[in-house]
Amino acid sequence: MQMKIAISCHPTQGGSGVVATELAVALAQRGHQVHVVSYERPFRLGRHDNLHFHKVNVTEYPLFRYPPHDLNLANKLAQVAADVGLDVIHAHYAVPHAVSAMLARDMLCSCTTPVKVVTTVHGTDITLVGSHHDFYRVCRYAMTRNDGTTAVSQWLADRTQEEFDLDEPPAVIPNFVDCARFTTDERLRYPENGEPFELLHVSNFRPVKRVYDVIRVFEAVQRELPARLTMVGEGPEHGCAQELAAELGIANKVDFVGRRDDIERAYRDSHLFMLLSDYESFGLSALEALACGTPVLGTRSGGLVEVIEDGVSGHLCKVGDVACMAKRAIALLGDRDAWVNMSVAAEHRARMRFCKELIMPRYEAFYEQVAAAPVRG
Ligand code: GMT
Repeated sequence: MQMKIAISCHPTQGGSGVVATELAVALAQRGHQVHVVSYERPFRLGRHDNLHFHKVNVTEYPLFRYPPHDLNLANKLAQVAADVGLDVIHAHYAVPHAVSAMLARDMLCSCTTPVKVVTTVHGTDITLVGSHHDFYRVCRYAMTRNDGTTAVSQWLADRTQEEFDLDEPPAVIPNFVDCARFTTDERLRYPENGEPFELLHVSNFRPVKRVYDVIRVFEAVQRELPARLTMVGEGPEHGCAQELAAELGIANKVDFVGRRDDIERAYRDSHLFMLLSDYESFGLSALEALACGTPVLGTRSGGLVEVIEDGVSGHLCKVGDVACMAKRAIALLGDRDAWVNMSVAAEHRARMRFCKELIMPRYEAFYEQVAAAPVRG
């Protein structure tokens, strides 16, 4: 069934914005009419006849010390819904998108076929923002009064249910990867004749990412093997991570390259991807690395254990256990056969479980189920 779907998301370089944008493009390619609504065009949003972007204007007015973006968003969603007859508004990241979407739905409630609101929770919207007492009630309202909720991992579904005491947990629809873009084509081979091993980290450098552990693990690796580290992304702990690399005397082996649009190239050009976070609800960057045949060193925490099979497509250690991480990285990189096998298993894992063609039907089925359900009383 072809549907009319609005997608509302944070347009910046966060994982939730990437997932929402890729979903919008994929749905448009599958024949749905998709309307992306945000204050800025999301950076990965491509062009397609079925794909429309609606900019939310944030109203400046002398009385507004803090312009009410969330109301502007609700107003725009209601306008799009009325103009095109939306079936579903899909809000990514609970705060504020789910609440604005519900406001839009309720503004239009006199319609014979009301628009339904689906929320996808991504992680920090529940674990940090939504559970904070400044947002808790509004987030619980969104989780209990929308028309359907999905979570990007079982771990996050369980956390969401516990946190908000829901009658039933969100449906789990895992994140996905574009297996035509994130490929092993021209990927870096195992080093020969003393060539360096290339290690990689990609994130928004927030404290939850534990970027200092990334630097420390690399410091231990480069004592045993010729190696270089590339740090992709920007964020609050960027400067301190650079300082730590200098303090440890390895600044000349660590490249801080900021944002990269050709991120698939960065994954293919590395032998090991490191994501050593306190937790990840999913770890989209780890999945993208796997799809490019790059084994992942991660933490046994949150939803990463649902993405990486420990000892097969990557290695997992306890959060903060730098000694374990360094040991695993050195053992893997120092053994050609082990690395080649893990690289093959990494690509296999991504392709068999997480290609977008496998996940997209699950979103479509969820939309259809929600659209067909009676309006909540
Ligand atoms: O933490 C980030 O990198 C950004 C954040 C977001 O919502 O933009 O990422 C969360 O959502 C991603 C997409 O679903 C997940 O892959 C990340 O694991 C998750 N981050 C955390 O849970 C810390």
